[in-house]
Amino acid sequence: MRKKHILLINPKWFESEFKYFPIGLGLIASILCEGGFFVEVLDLSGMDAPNNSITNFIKEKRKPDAIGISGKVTHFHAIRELITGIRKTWKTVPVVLGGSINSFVPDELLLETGADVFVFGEAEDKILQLMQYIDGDLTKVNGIKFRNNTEIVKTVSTETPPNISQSPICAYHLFPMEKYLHYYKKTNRCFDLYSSKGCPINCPFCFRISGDKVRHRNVESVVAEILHLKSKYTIDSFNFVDDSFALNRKWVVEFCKKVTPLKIKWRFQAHVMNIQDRELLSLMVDSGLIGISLGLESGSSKVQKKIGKNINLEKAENIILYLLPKGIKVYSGFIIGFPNDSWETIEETKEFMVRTKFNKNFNLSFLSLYPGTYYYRDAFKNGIIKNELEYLKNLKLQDELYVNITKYPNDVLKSWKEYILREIAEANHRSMDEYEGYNFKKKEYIVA
Ligand code: B12
Ligand code: SF4
Repeated sequence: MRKKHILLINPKWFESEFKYFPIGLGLIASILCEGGFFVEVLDLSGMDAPNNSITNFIKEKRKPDAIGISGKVTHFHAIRELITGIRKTWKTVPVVLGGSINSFVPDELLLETGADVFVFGEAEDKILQLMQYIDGDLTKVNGIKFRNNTEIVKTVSTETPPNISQSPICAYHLFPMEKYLHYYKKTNRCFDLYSSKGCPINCPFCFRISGDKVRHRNVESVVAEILHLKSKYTIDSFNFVDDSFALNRKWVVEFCKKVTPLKIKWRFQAHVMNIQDRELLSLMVDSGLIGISLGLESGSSKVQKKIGKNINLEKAENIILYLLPKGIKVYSGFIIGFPNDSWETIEETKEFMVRTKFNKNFNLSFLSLYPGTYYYRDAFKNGIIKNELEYLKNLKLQDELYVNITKYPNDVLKSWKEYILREIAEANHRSMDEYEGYNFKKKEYIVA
């Protein structure tokens, strides 16, 4: 029997000298391959090819049975352009849209993308069934919406998140792997990985695509993936993009024991209150840990209280100052524009950043409001977001000030950003030029 042919596409979504491996798409590709499908991948971001060049890429190709596209909420235009291009060659091929772009957005926006099927949240447990029914009765597939002429039909929601403990390793052989490599100290080849999903905290600005239940892959499968990347692509440095890596002590201890003999370097993202255990940190350092990325958001305890992220700034400062002399790089994102931000909270944040020796290892962005978050809903209620479709279509990256929920005008928020950057530059004897628009141009690798 002929294998069903699926083409997976990652749109080009921003200009950056760095390319990021699309983990979600790599996983979907792997599940489909294992499920007996013939899978091809076109990563336009990885190849740095514009979305409207899709017609050139596909004109010589055999028409697939379905196309899968991945996107975040900021990718509306990229996806619409991509699908318009696809339709010039293949008018009727079913297009499936997956990723965080679909969640909590109005049906009109989904229809305007031009896609036919929309998969909500995680797709490990849906993708095989969906592609089996792609040209049949889609009501049989839970957790999706699909286009029925000019309307959208929603199927039954999936109650339990997928069990990821046995998830396969990504189908790396289908991707242009050399494009995604980042370098640590020019010699170590770095790559992204995930080991868990979900986060139990519910910050008012964060959209948790994987929900609040934390699930781990088993240590063996993560180590197997590391070994695969190491032997096939000589990758020796790994960056975990999990929402909060260090939540499960037992898991981390087992992981450290298994990777110590591999002589790899690794980093992770975590909530700062989950990295307070110094004994565990020592074990991590001995097993190759070189960096930790924290979402500290603000150095003001008033703001911390308001956002309910449960960060104790004193403990955060102590642990950062404990890690730095051990050679562990600490990264963090800081945000300007929380509802109770003021000159006073900005000053506190700047002071905190100076005391904890932030230099170029931080992102300083403006608060963004994404669908599915408390602040987004609140901005509607208060009339700050008036036209949802317009708002979503024109969403900007966090470097730009797009929406403001403080009581101060935009100019003041922009001046706060400049003030912090200037003070950090001065504290580190650097020129301001080194900081301008640096979020995605850093020489050294860092995740959001
Ligand atoms: C690593 C990461 C990045 C990396 C990029 C990685 C990449 N190649 O995509 C970088 C640092 C570049 C990045 C940038 C941004 N990011 Co980001 N990022 C993440 C992070 C931490 C992990 C993503 C990941 O790899 N997860 C693991 C994989 C397995 O999951 P996944 O990608 O979600 O894939 C699953 C599903 O989405 C779905 N799926 C995905 N693709 C497809 C395709 C098909 C066809 C189907 C059916 C299903 C499907 O199935 C997969 C398996 O379950 C998430 C937080 C999180 N926990 O998800 C935020 C997150 C995705 N990012 C987010 C945001 C907002 C951004 C930025 C817009 C921030 C900014 N700077 O302004 C930018 C986007 C840049 C742009 N130009 O638009 C938001 C998305 C919000 C939303 N509603 O879309 C998240 C959820 C963070 C948050 N909580 O707010 N990000
Ligand atoms: S910002 Fe971090 S801690 Fe807060 S809900 Fe999102 S992933 Fe969890």
